[in-house]
Amino acid sequence: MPTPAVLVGVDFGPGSSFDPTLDELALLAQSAGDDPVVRITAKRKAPDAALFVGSGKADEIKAAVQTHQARGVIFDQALSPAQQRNLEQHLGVPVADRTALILDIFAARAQSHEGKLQVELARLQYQATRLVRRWTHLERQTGGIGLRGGPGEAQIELDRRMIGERIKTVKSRLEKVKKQHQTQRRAREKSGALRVSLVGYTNAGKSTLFNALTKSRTLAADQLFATLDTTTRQMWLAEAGKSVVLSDTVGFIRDLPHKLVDAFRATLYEATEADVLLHVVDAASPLAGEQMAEVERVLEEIGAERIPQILVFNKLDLIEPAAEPRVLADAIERAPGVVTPRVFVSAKDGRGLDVLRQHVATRLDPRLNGAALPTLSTLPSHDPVHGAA
Ligand SMILES: Nc1nc2c(ncn2[C@@H]2O[C@H](COP(=O)(O)OP(=O)(O)OP(=O)(O)O)[C@@H](O)[C@H]2O)c(=O)[nH]1
Ligand SMILES: [Mg+2]
Repeated sequence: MPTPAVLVGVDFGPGSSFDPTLDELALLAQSAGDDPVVRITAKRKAPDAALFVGSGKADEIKAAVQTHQARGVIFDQALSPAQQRNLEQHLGVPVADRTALILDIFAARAQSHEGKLQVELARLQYQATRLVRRWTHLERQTGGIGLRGGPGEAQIELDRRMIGERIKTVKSRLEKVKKQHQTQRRAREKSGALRVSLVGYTNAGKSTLFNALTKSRTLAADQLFATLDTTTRQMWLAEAGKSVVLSDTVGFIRDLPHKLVDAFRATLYEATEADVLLHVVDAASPLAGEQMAEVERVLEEIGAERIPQILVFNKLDLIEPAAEPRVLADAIERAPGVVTPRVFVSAKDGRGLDVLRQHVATRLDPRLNGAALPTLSTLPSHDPVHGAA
């Protein structure tokens, strides 16, 4: 049974990441097994230090919790440990923020040994800062504020030490796994195979495209973060008369917790070592532009911003005929002087995939023949954005 939950998003004005629809948060909540029953938005100049929202809004949320018999409240932004604790006291139900939700989904989805270790590390680091909450609960049990050195404090010290030790263990295990993978990678590098990596916002259709291009059956699902572990397969490029190695990776999302990016650095290594990135975009999404920008930000964070890209505008079949692009392959200027080829495809019905393959072959052609790739700025520039972008 999914847990009924109230969703809350606060608009802090220009520059803050506020989604008035809360659709993405709802999808995240569903992916985590919650049932979003009400959505509440608020507008404020700055977060309230104690409650994040104003006390009037907090009361409105409380009323909604009672009316809908919700068992939790989820905020679309990151809460401080104190705000989370105060809100839980005020609302009388558990409170989670976007970060906790993403960590929970990752924890539920992780499959490989490495993926599990990475998520555990990120969660432990998140918990380590939240321990104060536990302390106040214990404090209350043992007689209230002012009682120092009681069992509450001893317990917290113990928990903190245990978490610290666990973090150390997990880190050293991760090191070991990483070394093994390095050896495997070196073997692959020696084989000289060219590498192509799929990157993009979560739910853009990377796995569907991966399956279509390699004729395999990786899980593709209408959920956020369906894929957590990097999957790698050979892709035959008839156009080049050669195989390349194609990898499907974890999706990105707005406000991806930094600790998670850190923890997943090894998984994302595949992307940072690729010869070409296929940046998959859900062309039918009204937020396609923001999502692309977010992907660029994460690519920069992992040091992959200089790898040549091909933009793959996917879900062509969902674009209204009236809004359909005039040409299905062109180039756009992603950043000043950085011109990137773009191809419209439908991973679902296969439209445009031949053109995409051709582009990959062309992009890799100098490498296939042992020469260096041209710089991005030497590519021809066409009319920039049109259609769904
Ligand atoms: N209509 C349509 N749906 C598509 C297309 N490509 C993917 N989808 C659907 O979009 C949803 C997400 O697809 P996935 O391939 O799992 O997306 P992903 O990018 O791998 O997502 P994560 O692994 O969660 O980051 C699924 O329900 C797919 O069936 C397409 O070309 N057209
Ligand atoms: Mg996927």
